[in-house]
Amino acid sequence: MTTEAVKNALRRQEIELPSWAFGNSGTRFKVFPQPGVPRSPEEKLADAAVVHKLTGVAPSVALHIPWDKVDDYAKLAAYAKEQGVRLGAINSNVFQDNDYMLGSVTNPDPRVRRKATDHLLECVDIMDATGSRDLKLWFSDGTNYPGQDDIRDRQDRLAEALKEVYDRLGDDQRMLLEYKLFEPAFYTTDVPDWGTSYAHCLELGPKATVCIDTGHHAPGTNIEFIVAFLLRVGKLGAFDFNSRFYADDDLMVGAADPFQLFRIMNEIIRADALDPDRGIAFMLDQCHNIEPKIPAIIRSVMNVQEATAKALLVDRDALREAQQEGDVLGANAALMDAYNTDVRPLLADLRSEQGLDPNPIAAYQRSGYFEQIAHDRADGQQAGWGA
Ligand code: LRH
Ligand code: MN
Ligand code: MN
Repeated sequence: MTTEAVKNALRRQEIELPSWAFGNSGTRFKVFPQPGVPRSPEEKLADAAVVHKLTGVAPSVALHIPWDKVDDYAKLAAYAKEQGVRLGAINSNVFQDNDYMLGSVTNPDPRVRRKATDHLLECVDIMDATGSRDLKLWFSDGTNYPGQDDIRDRQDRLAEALKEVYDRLGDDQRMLLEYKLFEPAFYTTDVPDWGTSYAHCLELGPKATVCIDTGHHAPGTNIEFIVAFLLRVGKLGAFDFNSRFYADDDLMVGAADPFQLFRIMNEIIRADALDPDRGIAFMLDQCHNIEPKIPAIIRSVMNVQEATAKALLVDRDALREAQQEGDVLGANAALMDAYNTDVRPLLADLRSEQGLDPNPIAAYQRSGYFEQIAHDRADGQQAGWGA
């Protein structure tokens, strides 16, 4: 691919920001408060708009309900537009209520299942108001002890709830089913892996696809294999990008293992699936507990861009030729040459061509935005996690 073609692909790239990454959030053990964090969904959108203004590739913001609960979602969508961003995926939350101790949609108690499913349906109402395409579902449901509940009945209950929500989706709406190996359930999780998510999505129909959260696997899992497999069968809907060293660490994407991020993006480019028209949502799902949040999100966006640029630079003809000839070292070299290219000058050029500062983090630091929000938001409660 020529440099111009690489730049053109990068110009069209879109990365979605999670509203909750702007608020005080972090580990189970301590959330360190930071000055200037948003006190409302509107302030989260304002912060996200700053990230988009500086990077040019983050035009949408995912909401989490009820963390981002407002009375008028159409008004919130209009506010986002004024700020220069749009509302993206609606994330449901059936994991923070006392009623969900034994599960939400898989709970043995039909009253709790009804409550959980009603929340998911309410999220679709919100999508109608915001114009969001995607409903993202993650269930903390599972069990801690062998025998605690019937594993197979829980799958039946899950399928029933998913079907009810699926049937409520409009023509242009989709369901993204996220999986996670464990936590908070420690013995069985009801959607523990991509295979379970894929099987439910297949049963539901074309509007249901899998969301891969990069932090939700066993150590050493080959995530790019999952990406390749799901792309081949048209069932990859989205990513929740983040980094992990141990479990669901929610650190900045590309921080722990930039090579893995490159390998994932390489499968995306191999399938020609980067363009927003291809329908894959590239979202971040991160918490910034000890680092300043807005610069951490800018850094994350830049890390995804860098991995993407490297993947675009892979000499596909040379790679394919080496693969066909069984040239193991040649094929590996074709990938590694691209990975080892310093793409930062190319991205800096691209930003300059787009009228952006070539260094978005330096531009943020010069902007005075942090000093402004630290001053303006000095009093008042943060919105979101733990609020
Ligand atoms: C669960 C998860 C899921 C939630 C988010 C806050 O670990 O990845 O996507 O919605 O964290
Ligand atoms: Mn996630
Ligand atoms: Mn997670």
